[in-house]
Amino acid sequence: MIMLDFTTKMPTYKLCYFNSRGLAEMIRLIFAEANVEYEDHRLSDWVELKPKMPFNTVPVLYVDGLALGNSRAIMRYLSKEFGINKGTPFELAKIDSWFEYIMETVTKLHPLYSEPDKEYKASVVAKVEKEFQGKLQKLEELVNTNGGPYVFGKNVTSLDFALYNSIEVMEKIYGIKFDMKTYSAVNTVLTSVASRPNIAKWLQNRPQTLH
Ligand SMILES: N[C@@H](CCC(=O)N[C@@H](CS)C(=O)NCC(=O)O)C(=O)O
Repeated sequence: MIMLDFTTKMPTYKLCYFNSRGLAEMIRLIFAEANVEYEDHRLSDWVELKPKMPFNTVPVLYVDGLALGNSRAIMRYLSKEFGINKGTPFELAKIDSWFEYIMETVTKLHPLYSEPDKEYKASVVAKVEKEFQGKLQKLEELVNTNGGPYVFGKNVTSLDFALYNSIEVMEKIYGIKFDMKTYSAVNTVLTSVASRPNIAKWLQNRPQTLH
């Protein structure tokens, strides 16, 4: 008798990044939310590994051994794969367009990580702070239009995790302080994300790192 196996096997996931939050943490939030097992590989041998990475940068996600580079592509892939973002192609593109809108500002901070010129660093941080305040205002309007508690209404999407992580990075790593009383609807998004059971568990148990 032929035995048919209809079970679908979950791929193995390995996320490579430094021992920091940086560009990997929003991806780790997606894994936490979906409660999917993965190897959270924190590199110690970067010089040797750099040439082996698809774009010589991290994060890189290995899916059954196949490498996927670029944090935003990884976010899109996992959100689709884990069913976190649901909707028509247009609705998914809308989530994506807001994701890009946030990330294009936040990523201006990443090169500052190894920037020795303090004055230049402070000028970029100030520029990002001003730019993101404008974006928070637009996000505030969007959350209010959609009725909350998440950016796109009652269902959480990858944008909520990216937003949570971006504000945390700007505040905790770069010392930017946003007056969240002014953006109370966005603040509701942040508290709603942090209190999701799987996220709360990750936030409590994740490795404590300097950045
Ligand atoms: N667009 C890429 C940027 C990746 C990137 O710049 N990663 C930095 C860490 S945040 C890196 O790999 N730096 C080490 C290096 O370039 O040698 C992404 O979003 O993944």
